[in-house]
Amino acid sequence: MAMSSTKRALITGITGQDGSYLAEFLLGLGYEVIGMVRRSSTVNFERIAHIQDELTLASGDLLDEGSMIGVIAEHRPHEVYNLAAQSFVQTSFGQPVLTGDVTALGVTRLLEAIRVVDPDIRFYQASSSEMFGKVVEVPQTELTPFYPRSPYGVAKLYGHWITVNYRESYDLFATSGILFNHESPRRGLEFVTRKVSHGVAQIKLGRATELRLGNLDAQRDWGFAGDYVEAMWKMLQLDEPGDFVVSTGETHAVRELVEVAFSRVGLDWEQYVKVDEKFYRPAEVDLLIGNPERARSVIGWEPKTSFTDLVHMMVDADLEQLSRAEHRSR
Ligand code: NAP
Ligand code: F7E
Repeated sequence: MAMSSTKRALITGITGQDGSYLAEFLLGLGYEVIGMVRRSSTVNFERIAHIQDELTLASGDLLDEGSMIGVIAEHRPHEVYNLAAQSFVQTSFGQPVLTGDVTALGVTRLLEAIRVVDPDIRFYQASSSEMFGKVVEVPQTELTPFYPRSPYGVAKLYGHWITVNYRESYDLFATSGILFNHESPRRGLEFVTRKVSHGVAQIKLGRATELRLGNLDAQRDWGFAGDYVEAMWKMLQLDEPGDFVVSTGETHAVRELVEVAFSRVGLDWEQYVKVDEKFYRPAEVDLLIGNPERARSVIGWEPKTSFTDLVHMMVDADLEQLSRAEHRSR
């Protein structure tokens, strides 16, 4: 394959929320973007449909190291962003072994593929605030000790440490972005923010009468995914790899999220929200709040979207999407 001087990035997890925003962002910078996609019985390219013509899609799976060696050897990216994972905490309790295989060991397989094919590649690992779990310090920084509370959190911790280990053992440019929760209208429907924004829109349009949720007391540091992908790219443009917390520095309870979302459409949440223990977790992460100071000072990154604007954006998008679908079906 003939190589041009254009910068090339490989994104695993391109069909996911962050993959789609990162691909848009890198295309905007003039990158050639290769997206690794796994085989499925139906096509699930909704999030990248609008940019699909500008992308190169390559078949591979984090469970299959050979497939990633093949993708990297064929496309020779300068940067690899590992966004693929089994990313839903609740599912990780029911499928702990799969979660470990994909979300933990998958990172080693990808790092090995890079080490074997081209150790000059710059690598980004999508680490998570879930690694802080039952927090031992408030707010959390790059130096806060970890205490994961789910198989997902444990798997991400492995992914984080193997990234650090490949940096130290083989001198790879391997960076770990410790991102706190980030959301958008493209968030999966199972995550609480989107479940709420979609539920509110359905209730407003008369298609549902209640919204069943779990723990309303949990607190999270929620930002906008569109802002956060820029931090990923900035980390890979530094002279040295490292670890960076990316967060807003604010925390809000699920109850507040619900209040803001329902009031956006003029409804009182207490009349519609029912607590259902089915959505409780065997071990909960009660409070997350990150200190983004190092990201601000070292990579020059700051969040641009407030919590209220984020929730409004998501409710408005779901209302619009559901109303459009209603019109089409008439
Ligand atoms: P997401 O929407 O769940 O996307 C996950 C992606 O991983 C999808 O493209 C999925 O492909 C792909 N994938 C799953 N298993 C795979 C496998 N075996 N091989 C190859 N690809 C596979 O997740 P997200 O919210 O965009 O998050 C991106 C990354 O950041 C994840 O690693 C997540 O754990 C991490 N993270 C997320 C947050 C957050 O708040 N969003 C915070 C911290 C860290 P399919 O479409 O085929 O399922
Ligand atoms: O839960 C509570 C739930 O599933 C947030 C992933 O992107 O961020 C995400 O993980 C909180 C929890 O996200 C419901 O108990 C209440 O305390 O939206 P979530 P998460 O578990 O924080 C991290 C940083 C990641 O890395 C992950 O990949 O909300 N909650 N009621 C509920 N959660 C859900 N899903 N559904 C409920 O009905």
